[in-house]
This record gives sequence, structure tokens and C-alpha cells, in this order.
Amino acid sequence: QTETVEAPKKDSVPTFPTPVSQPLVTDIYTADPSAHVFDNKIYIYPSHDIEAGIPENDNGDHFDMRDYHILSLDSVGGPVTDNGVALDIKNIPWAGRQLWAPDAAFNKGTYYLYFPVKDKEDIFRIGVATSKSPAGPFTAQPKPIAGSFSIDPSVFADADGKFYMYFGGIWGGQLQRWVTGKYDTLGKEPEGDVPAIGPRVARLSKDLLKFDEPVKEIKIVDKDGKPLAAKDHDRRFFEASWVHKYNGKYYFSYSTGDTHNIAYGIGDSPYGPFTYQGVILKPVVGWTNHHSIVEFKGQWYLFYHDSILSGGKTHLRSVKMTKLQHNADGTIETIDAYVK
Ligand code: FUB
Repeated sequence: QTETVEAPKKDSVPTFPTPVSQPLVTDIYTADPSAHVFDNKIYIYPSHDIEAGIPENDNGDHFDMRDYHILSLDSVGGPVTDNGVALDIKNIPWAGRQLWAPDAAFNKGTYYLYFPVKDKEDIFRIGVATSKSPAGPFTAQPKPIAGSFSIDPSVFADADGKFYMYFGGIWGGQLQRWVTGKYDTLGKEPEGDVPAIGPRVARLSKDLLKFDEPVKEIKIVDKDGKPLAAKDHDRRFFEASWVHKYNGKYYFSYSTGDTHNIAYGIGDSPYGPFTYQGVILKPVVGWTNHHSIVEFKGQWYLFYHDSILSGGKTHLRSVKMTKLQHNADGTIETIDAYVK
């Protein structure tokens, strides 16, 4: 399937900093890249951005995506394949609107695609779809995962064979509406010195289709073990959870949303707590920042997006990748996606 990506008009092109990486595909807009190595290839599970003509607001209504396309590449710098529509919102029986950032996992011959979408009551839930191929097409389960809510599922496969789903996002991602455990439309992001709202985690069942335990809130703490405060917008969790393991430590990375960084903490357990370390990726062109971190053939990579190709439109983003470096002390070298 082809789609026309309109180039910005020459005389209205805004100036942007020089990017260190180019979009992996340019025939469609893609965002929120969750990358995995399956069968010795890199598979990227992104959002598929479209122009839905909905005005921008803090609720994210302008992100009105309707399907997923999976990208794959055999080698870094080699051709990138757009594998076509892997799942369409029309084929998710319980879905209402807005297919947001997905992730994937593989176990025992089956690939799992996890996705957030608003249900018919306009409440974000997380669904799962399965396929025998990493590129799909995927078949959605008839209902959302029981007990799921909010957005940005990210599934981490630990070395002991256990799988954990991390999820949640505030503001348009609705996590602030779940602080009492029940959906409350009046729920607001807290302010001041109280702890910030934390991301959520649950171990998955053996068939990877359900939560195997009650959902837990994760703590991101400072060097003194104190939870990051709600007022600390430079460091507090907003959305875009991702976990990778390096030298036996768990790295939890996430977007700080309205301060636009990808930040991270390190912990000794998949449940945290994670001690805040710093910034992995500085703000990119466009409001959102969303990433994944994967090792491929001995090199670590950061997958991210920005809005340069669309001339700066926040809801029309392009997936990119660049090398990521762990320092000798286990910290991560901060990445600037633009040449200074
Ligand atoms: O792409 C829609 C939403 O924007 C994602 O779910 C968030 O993480 C943000 O990137």
C-alpha cells in the first residue's frame, strides 16, 4: 500500500538543526519505535502517524492513528522494508479510536503485538494480537487484557523466561485517572512535593495474553532513595516506558513529556525501584519523545523519532536510529539528535 507524504512547500520550510540520523522510511510517517531482534533481523514496531485533521490539544486527540506497519532491516544502514498493514483498527472488535505506541514479544513460535487504543467508552486499554510471523498480519484477541489501562505497553523478556509489561502515560494517556485503582475522569496529575505518578508493571502469564499478577506501581527515586516529586517535571515519568538489561542491571527509560527528554533510572529488579541517572536523549523536533534501546550484533542502538520530515508537525513523525553507548560506570552517554 502506498501513501503520499506531502513535502513542505519550499518557501514555508522552517529551519531545523542538522540531524545526526535520517528517517528509516519516508513514504509513511512512523513514530514510537519499539525495536526487537528476531531471527537475526531488526524489527521495528512503530505507531503509524497520519494527518487526521484534528486540532492539536493536551489530550493528544490529533494522534488519531488507525493501523500499524512493521519495519524490518537485515543490517544497519541497509534497506528498510515496510511490511504493510499488520493490524487495522477495523479488526479490533473492542476498539474505539487512537492506536498509540505498540510493542512486541516472541515466545514459543508466536509473535505478540501489544497496543493501546481507546475502547468504545473512550478509555485507553491495552490489547494483544498474535501472528506466526514477526511482521504480521496479527489477529487481535476479542477483548483488551483484563485489568489493563492507559498507554504505551512495553514488554521486557528477562533471561529467566519471565515477561513483564511496563505501561502508563499521564495527560492524554489517562494514567492520572487511575490513581485510586478505579477510572475517575476528574483525576489530575499531582503537583508540588508529593511523589509523581509512577509507571506500572505486571508479569505476563505463560501464554503472554494476560497479567499474571496485580498491576504494581514502579518507583523512580533520586540518589537518596526519595521518590521523584510531582513538581519535578524535568525528571518525573510521563510516558514511553522501556526496559533493557545491561551487565545484570535493569535500565528503565521513559519520556519526561512536557520537558521532552528521554531519561532513565537503574535498578536491581524488574520491579524497580529505579534510581534516576540522567538523560539519554535530549528533546527532538516535535513535542513527543519516544524511544527503544536494543543490542544488535554487539552494538547498542537507540531508536527514536522526530518531526523534521513533516516540517515540524508534532503528529507526523519519522523513526530514526543511532548508536548508544554505555559508559564504563554503567551510565549511558547522553545523545543529542542534532549536530551542534
Ligand atoms: O504516538 C502517540 C503517543 O505519543 C504515544 O503513545 C506517546 O508515547 C507519544 O509518543
